[in-house]
Amino acid sequence: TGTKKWWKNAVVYQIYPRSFCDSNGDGIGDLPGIISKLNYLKNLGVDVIWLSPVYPSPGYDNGYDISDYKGINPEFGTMEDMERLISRAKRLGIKIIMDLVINHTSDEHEWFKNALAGDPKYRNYYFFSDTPNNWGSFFGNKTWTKTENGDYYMHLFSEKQPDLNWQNPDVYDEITDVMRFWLDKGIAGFRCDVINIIYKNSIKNGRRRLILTGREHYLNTEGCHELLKRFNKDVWSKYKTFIVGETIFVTPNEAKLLCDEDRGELDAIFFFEHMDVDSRGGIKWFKKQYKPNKLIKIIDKWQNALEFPANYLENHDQIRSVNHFGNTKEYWEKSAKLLCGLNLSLKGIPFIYEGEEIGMTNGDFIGLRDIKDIESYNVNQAMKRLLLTHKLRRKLILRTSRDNARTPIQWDSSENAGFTTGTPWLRVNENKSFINVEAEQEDEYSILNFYKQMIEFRKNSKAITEGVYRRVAAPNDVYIFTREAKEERLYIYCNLSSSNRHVEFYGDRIIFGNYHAYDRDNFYLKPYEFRIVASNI
Ligand code: TEU
Ligand code: CA
Repeated sequence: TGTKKWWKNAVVYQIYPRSFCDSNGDGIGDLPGIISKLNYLKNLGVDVIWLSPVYPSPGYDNGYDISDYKGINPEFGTMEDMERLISRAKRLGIKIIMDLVINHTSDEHEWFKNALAGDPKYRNYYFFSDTPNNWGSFFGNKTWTKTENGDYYMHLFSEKQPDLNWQNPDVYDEITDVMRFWLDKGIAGFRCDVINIIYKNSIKNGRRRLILTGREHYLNTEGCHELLKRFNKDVWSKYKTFIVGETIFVTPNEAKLLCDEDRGELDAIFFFEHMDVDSRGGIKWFKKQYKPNKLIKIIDKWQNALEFPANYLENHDQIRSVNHFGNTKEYWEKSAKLLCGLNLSLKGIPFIYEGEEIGMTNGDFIGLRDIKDIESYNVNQAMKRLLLTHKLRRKLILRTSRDNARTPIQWDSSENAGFTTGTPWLRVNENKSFINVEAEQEDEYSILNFYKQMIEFRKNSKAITEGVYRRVAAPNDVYIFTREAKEERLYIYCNLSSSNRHVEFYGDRIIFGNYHAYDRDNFYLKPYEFRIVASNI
C-alpha cells in the first residue's frame, strides 16, 4: 500500500545517550562514545538509531527538558561530534532519528526566561494564569507553579518543563524551523515525545479523575491532528522522513487516526497498553500479577488494529522486558530470546532498547538514594504525602523506577562494565560479571547472538517484513500466530510461561528457535520456548 518507504523493513535501536558509552571519563555517556560503538550496532543488524535527546538541557528530566533546540548538550559533546555521528552512521548505512520534545521546553529555555521577564510575545508561548486549574500531572506533582510575578505557569510534567501553547502560530513557526534545522543536517526523522497531548483546547477545569484530571482538554484533540497534518505537509513530506509518535492513552481507534497511512499524520505510533498489563488501575507503581494471556490479547488486538505498529517491549521509561514479561532466574537466557523472537516476528517495525540485546535486567539498587529519576523522586514525595512507610515506598519505587532501564550498558565485566573509566552517573549492575557484550560475543548461544540471528532471519523473510498477521490460537500462555506472504507461511510459537505447554502442531519444518533439541512425537513447547515453523503453501 502506497510507496514502499525505506523504513518499512528497518530494525530500530534506541540509544539513551547518558547510559550508553562514556568516552571522556566523566561518568556520563556521550556522542564520541556512541560513535565508537557504531560498528557494534552495524554488526548487530541495526538500520536506524533513535537517539534520545542530546540538546542543551539542565538535565532535570535527563534531556526531556530542552533549553536550546538547535544545540548539543556539552555533557554529550559538540555539534561537530553530532555531525560526525550522522556522517559515520550514514557511511555504515545507519540512519538516525532524533527525539523531538515539543509538548514543553525547559524552564531554562530563552523563550521561558523572556516570558518570566514579562515579554508578552513569549508569555504567549506558554500557559500563564492567575488561577491554576485542577489538572493532574504525569509525575504526581502539582501542575502549576507560582512565579515571582505572582501568577502561575502550567506544566503537565515537572515544574521545570513548562507546556508550550500550540494555539500560538509563533510556536508552530519556531518548532518547524527546528525540524528543518536537523533534517537539513541529515537526520532521517523524529520520535515525537508525548505528541498526542500537545494541543490544548482550553485550560478550563476538567472532570475529576483518578488519573490525569483535565485530560479531556488535551488528549488526541482535533487541533493535534491538524498540527500533525501541517507538520507533514509543510516539513516532513519534503524529506524522506520516518516519524514515530509516542502516544499515551490511545485506544486502537484513536491510534488509527494518528498513524493510518491515508491520514497523512504520523508513520507509526508507540501504544502503551501492554506496558500497563500489570499496572493496577493503570498506575504502574501499584502492580498486580502479570498474566501472559493478557499480554497476548493486547498484542493481538494492536496487531489487528494498526497497519504498521511500532513494536517494543521496553524503553528508557519502562522496566526491563526480561523482568516485566520474562524470567531473570533459571530461564533468563531462554525468556530473553523468546521476547526477542516475539518482538521481531510481529507485523510492524521493531524497536530494540539499548542493552535489551544482551538481556540486561532491572538495576540492583540498594536504596532510594541510588535513584536519580525525577519521576521517581516526585512519586516518592507523593507517596510520603499519602503516609506510605519508607519500607513500602522503597519497594514500590525500586521495582518500577525508570532508572531500572537507565543503568550503564554492560560492555564487559571490568569494574564499571566498560561503560566509563570514571564514576558512573548511575549504579552499574553487579550482574555485568556475566551479562555483558564481550562475554556474549564469544558465546555462540548468547542472547546477543540470538538477536543477530533473529534480525538476519527477519531481514530475509518476506512473510515477516511484508506478510499478513493472523492469530492462530492462544492456548494457555502460548501465543501462536502466522505471518504469511505469497511465497512463505510461517507459524510463530511463543510459550510465555515457565512450564511445558502442549499445543496443536501446525506447519512442516522447524526453521528457527531458542531450544536446540525438539521433541518430535508428543509435541509440546518447553518453558519460554520460541519456535518458527515453516509451512509449504
Ligand atoms: O514520556 C511520557 C510519559 O508519560 C512517561 O512519563 C511515561 O509514560 C511514564 O514515565 C511511564 O509510563 C515521555 C518521555 O519518554 C519521558 O522520558 C519524559 O519524562 C516525558 O515524556 C516528558 O518529556
Ligand atoms: Ca562522557
